[in-house]
Amino acid sequence: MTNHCISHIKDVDGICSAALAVAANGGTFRLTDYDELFFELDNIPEATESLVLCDLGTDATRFGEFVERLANLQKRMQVTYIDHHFLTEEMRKSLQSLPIRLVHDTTECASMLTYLTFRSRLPAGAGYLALYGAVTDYLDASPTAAKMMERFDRQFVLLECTMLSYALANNAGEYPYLENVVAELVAMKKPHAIKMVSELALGQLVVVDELAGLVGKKGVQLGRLAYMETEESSTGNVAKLLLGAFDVVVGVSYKRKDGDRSEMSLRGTSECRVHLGQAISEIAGRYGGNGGGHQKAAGCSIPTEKVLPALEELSSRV
Ligand SMILES: [Mn+2]
Repeated sequence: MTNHCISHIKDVDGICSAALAVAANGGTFRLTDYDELFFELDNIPEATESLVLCDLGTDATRFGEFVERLANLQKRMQVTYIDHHFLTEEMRKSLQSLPIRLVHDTTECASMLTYLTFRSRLPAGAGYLALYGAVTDYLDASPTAAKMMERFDRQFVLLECTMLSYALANNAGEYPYLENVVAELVAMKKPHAIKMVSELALGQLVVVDELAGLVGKKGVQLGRLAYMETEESSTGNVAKLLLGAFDVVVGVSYKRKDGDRSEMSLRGTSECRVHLGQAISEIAGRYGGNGGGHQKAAGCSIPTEKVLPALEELSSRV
């Protein structure tokens, strides 16, 4: 069976999901973001007989097109779709109506779901990858992850996955490096033993420490929300730092990308009154963008000129 995996490029959970899928099934993989997801689905290697799609969802505006693509793909290959992003009941039903293997659970991270799906074919040590994703996606309190963690040295897991997360943030998504990281994780190497991970992680600690001082000066408060434009690759870190600097319930950072689009990261506290992933998916969709995510952590890509109108709208809801 010729396998191909498409997984989320953005974080430890996506990277570890890809590594788990390849460790279990072999074959090729591509890492991508929401913007390029359809491109990747349209450019799967010709010989592929089995596709595993991990940690990537679409917002409501593009969902129909997404389902259509999966429906066409399953005529040529087996399709396994593993994800934990929010789905409405209607969206879930339309995915369930396809002859694909759907593994969807919002209470676990994608790495844990990928681990559980392919468990019987995975080597010893694969559990680490599931836990790396769980910790960095804030889903290590789930019953499965919590139980699993009891059999690991918790601090070892926390240190390894935090190093990996910081290294990825510092690396700014440089593709050949990420490909190498996945290949090393497939071989069950620990992050500390992967080339440049410790150096990049230490560098990122310095960056985040400096950023903490900067966000208070550069950030702007908009009601219960604070935002800031940044050049940093780690937009999630900036969003999180804004929460503390302004004592608000939602922090948003955005970064201009090529063309006229911006990439936005959102982080919320438990006092935020909306599901950030659902809210930004809906708002960004109306402004010609797309995105989604979780209750307290979400992201989107949106035309740069629509950033402020979208933030004003979000601010009135949170
Ligand atoms: Mn995830």
